[in-house]
Amino acid sequence: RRLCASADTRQPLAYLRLRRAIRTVVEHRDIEPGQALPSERDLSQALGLSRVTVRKAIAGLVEEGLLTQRHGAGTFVAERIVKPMSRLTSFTEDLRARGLNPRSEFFERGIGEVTPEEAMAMNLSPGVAVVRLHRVRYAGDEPLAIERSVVPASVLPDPMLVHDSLYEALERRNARPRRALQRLRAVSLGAQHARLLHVPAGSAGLSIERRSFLDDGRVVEFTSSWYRGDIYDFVAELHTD
Ligand code: 16G
Repeated sequence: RRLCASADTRQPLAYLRLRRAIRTVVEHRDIEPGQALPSERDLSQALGLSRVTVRKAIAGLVEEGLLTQRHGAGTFVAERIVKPMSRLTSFTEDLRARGLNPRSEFFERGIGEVTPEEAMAMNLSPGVAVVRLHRVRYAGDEPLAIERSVVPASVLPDPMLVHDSLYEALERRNARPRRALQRLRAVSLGAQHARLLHVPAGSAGLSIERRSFLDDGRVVEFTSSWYRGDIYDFVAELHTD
């Protein structure tokens, strides 16, 4: 019903409108992860759109990772979280886009002196002040990742400015990162990390390091993350040149 209400078929680029409408339906959890979407034929009949338009809208969302297709079985709302690597987004934004409820539990949210290793990685002078966040990231009650972030205090003077989302706090200070370098490595999760992530010790994980920069080249964050390998897919679009 929500699809019919929001997919105004007289608009040009109907496939873009339908794509947005399906995204809204998923965000509102009208169709839950793992559940099937109506068939292409039913959608095109109910909405008065051509099959080509419906197919194009769905293909875009499959590429984004919001939907998955199983041959012969149809189209489903994705259960794994598929994260495109080409866009610099935050945990909070990624989860909200999937209709999930992002949440953090902090172990540490304080200010201290930069360590020599951090100073090197972040191009900071020895001894300057940095904000440190150490937290478990959840979707509702489900832990998905552990993150340790270091942010120069010159960018974020008070750790309590971060309520839940680091990027929202940076945005409020006009210091939203514009570019990042990210490194992924496969790991087997040690006992402590595994316990926090509610998976058996030794489960597969992704260790990810992100260094993000402002337009002027200053480093805004140095974050080490451990993401659950049983839930996350990271995808990148590749081009020849
Ligand atoms: C993501 C980033 C992390 C960043 C965080 C901000 C990866 C692998 N890591 O988890 O570097 O600090 O988002 O999210 O994507 P927040 O604004 O919700 O705190």
